[in-house]
Amino acid sequence: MKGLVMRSTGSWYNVLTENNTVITARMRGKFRLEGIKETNPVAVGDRVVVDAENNEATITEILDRENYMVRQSVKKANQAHVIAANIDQAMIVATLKLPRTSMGFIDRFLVAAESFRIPQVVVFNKKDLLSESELAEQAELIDTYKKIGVTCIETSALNESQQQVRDLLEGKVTLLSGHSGVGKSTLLNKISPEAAQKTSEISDYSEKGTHTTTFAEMFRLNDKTFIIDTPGIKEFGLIDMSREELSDYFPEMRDVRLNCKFGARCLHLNEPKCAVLNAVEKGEIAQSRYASYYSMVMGEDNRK
Ligand SMILES: Nc1nc2c(ncn2[C@@H]2O[C@H](COP(=O)(O)OP(=O)(O)O)[C@@H](O)[C@H]2O)c(=O)[nH]1
Ligand SMILES: [Mg+2]
Ligand SMILES: [Zn+2]
Repeated sequence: MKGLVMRSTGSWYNVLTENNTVITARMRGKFRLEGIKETNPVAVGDRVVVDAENNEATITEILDRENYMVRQSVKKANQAHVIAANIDQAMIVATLKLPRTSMGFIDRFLVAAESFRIPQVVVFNKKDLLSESELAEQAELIDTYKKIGVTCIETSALNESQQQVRDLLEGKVTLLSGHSGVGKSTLLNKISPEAAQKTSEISDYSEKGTHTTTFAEMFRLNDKTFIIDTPGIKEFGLIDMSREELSDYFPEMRDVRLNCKFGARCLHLNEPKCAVLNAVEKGEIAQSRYASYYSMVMGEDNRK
């Protein structure tokens, strides 16, 4: 029987089966997926085959993944912890105020998703708190992100119905992220009070620090629509990414960099005849995006 992994604790899994029931399963034997050094063999979002003949269900096979997102393993520096697999889009909720989400944080999330070829959505929440000039700042940011293919929504979770978000989620598996306090639960509550209730129980639990390894968890909004909540997971990993490779995952740099004098060796820091630096100077690449690139390539915030 086939199933979808909704929750994982590392030793047992909740699997949504074809019969539309959620069962608890364990793993039999050892699994190794090709090409990834990972600490957990089965992740939320994995499609698996379960053997549920007896009372004790077991996962006997993991089907090929379309994609996945990882973070650095807490225990082993060179290993990846797979946060979730088979993700249709990655959504980050951000706020310019109370709390302010840094552009660096948003950009690291976007780069991580881009590196795994996962489409990205930024929801700018708490619009109601912004002054005229802050609204203008936000509009400019949205313009920057839209130009590089990121879907943007500007909203107030308190005051608006969230039809736009609902439409974006429909029929997809969405990984949801964002700092604590930006309004994820409020937003989700407008869309599915039941799912919001469940996610808040989990994040309250993890924020108390009662368990240090945080796992993602998947919630079903309807038969085809799922949200993966990632409480406590702040850093999405850029595992095994070289400094030269980083600008590949900034869509506005990807084509421009082909014209750098030093070609693929250019890090776009201070090299002569660097096409990326030239584009920043001409305003074709946003300053804020270049600043994020710079701090990532210098490794300034890898350990945050
Ligand atoms: N002014 C304003 N407050 C909001 C908005 N969305 C959420 N909040 C408030 O921000 C706080 C944190 O929201 P919550 O949904 O718990 O954030 P989470 O930690 O991301 O789940 C709560 O007090 C919410 O009422 C919004 O659009 N505008
Ligand atoms: Mg919450
Ligand atoms: Zn360059």
